[in-house]
Amino acid sequence: MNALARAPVTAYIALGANLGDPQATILKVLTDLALIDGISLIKRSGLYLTAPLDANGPDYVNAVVEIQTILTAPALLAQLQALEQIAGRQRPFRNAPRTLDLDLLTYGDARIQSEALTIPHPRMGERAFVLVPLAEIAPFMVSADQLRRVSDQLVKLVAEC
Ligand code: PH2
Ligand code: MG
Ligand code: MG
Repeated sequence: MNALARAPVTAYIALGANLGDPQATILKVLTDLALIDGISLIKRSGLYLTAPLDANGPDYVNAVVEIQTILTAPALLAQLQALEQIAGRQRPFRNAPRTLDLDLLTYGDARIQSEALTIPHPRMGERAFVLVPLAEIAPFMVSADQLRRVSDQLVKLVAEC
């Protein structure tokens, strides 16, 4: 399968971690992402401490990045999953605490529904831990109404970008 898209595409990725040293993991993966062939890091949000949503365990550190990429969406997903593996990600059950979660939120204006990938991410609009950092770096992607609907979810900026 061809791993290269024709022209650079802007994509947004949500980062999350709540096991190990989440802040160190997120900072390291920001560096690692930028080193991948075919990915340029354009913007990164600050780091947010967030209460687990529909999940148990320690608080999360969450962030969102904007990239430009010439990789296709499946090739980009494969790179994100490889970074999760390197960070020691295990999947004992749904929404289990994790050392690293990298979710592709959007890929250009593509709509993708495959077994491996649903783009845009189906739950991004319900999650303050995605919408607040996304609004920080790409305010046009998030409406005031969306932010109002998730305003009861606790998110706290802990490190500016
Ligand atoms: N990820 C989940 C489920 N719940 N809660 C927070 N605060 N942050 C996350 O990244 C998160 C979550 C599933 O991926
Ligand atoms: Mg996730
Ligand atoms: Mg995920």
